[in-house]
Amino acid sequence: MGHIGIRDLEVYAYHGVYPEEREKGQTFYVSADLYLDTWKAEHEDDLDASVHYGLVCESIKDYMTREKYLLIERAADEICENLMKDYPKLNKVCVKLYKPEAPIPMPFGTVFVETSRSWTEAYIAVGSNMGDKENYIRQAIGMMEETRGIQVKKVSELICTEPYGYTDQETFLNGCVWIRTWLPPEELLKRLQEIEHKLHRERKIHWGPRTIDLDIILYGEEVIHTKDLSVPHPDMVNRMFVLGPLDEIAGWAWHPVEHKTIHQLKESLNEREAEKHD
Ligand code: GSY
Repeated sequence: MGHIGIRDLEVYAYHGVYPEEREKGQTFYVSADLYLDTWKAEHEDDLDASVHYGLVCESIKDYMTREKYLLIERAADEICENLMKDYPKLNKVCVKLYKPEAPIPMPFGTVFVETSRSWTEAYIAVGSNMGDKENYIRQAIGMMEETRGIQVKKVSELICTEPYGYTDQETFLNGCVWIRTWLPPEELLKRLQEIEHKLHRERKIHWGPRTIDLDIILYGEEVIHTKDLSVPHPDMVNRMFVLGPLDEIAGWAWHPVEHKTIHQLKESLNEREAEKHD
């Protein structure tokens, strides 16, 4: 991964807690580190393979001046998140925002905040077994696409599957979605639960019928065990309705606990299921 650095870009803006800061404004300085794959730009001398740092500076000025924020934390966050959205070639962005004229009643050099964002590849299993199943799933994917911090990269075929676990219910429609996200796992979970909620998901019977189900299957190669979240999904290795669609879009993805690819996990589940029927 290569890196483009911008140092001390001067921007006049109106962020601050005090009314006079918001009326008169002051000078801020922005430094940004933009991480991307620069191999092609280095070898082909082609600007289209990189990001145009002049345009990035214009964009930073725009993000800094289109709103007034109370806090420099918020303004720096806005720069980071908008750069990630508007420049898809960037894998990671680190921003430092300096406020040398901050209202501090004693001599000082400057104050600054630093923040960063980077994309993580993640995989979401989608399922529905109520009403217009395909419509619920397509709506959920559309809502993921609209969510700040989530980009949908690929969607598998949707397949009809027999209910697993609690079997006395409608057949399911299942698929998998490959996303990239800069949301931390707990925040990603919250956004997915909000989408489920908007699509009238009710948690009545455990493993029971649902309009939409969105499960985080893998989040990078992280292993997470919190009160609300276990990733990789603990039962994914037993669910063909997860491994099948996931193998279609990301067979090479790595399971950090089983130390196998998704394709290998699917093959071994196939073998176990074949043995059961022998
Ligand atoms: O989170 C899984 C929901 N679910 C499913 C499912 O999505 N598909 C199939 N075939 N059976 C299921 N049982 C449950 S619970």
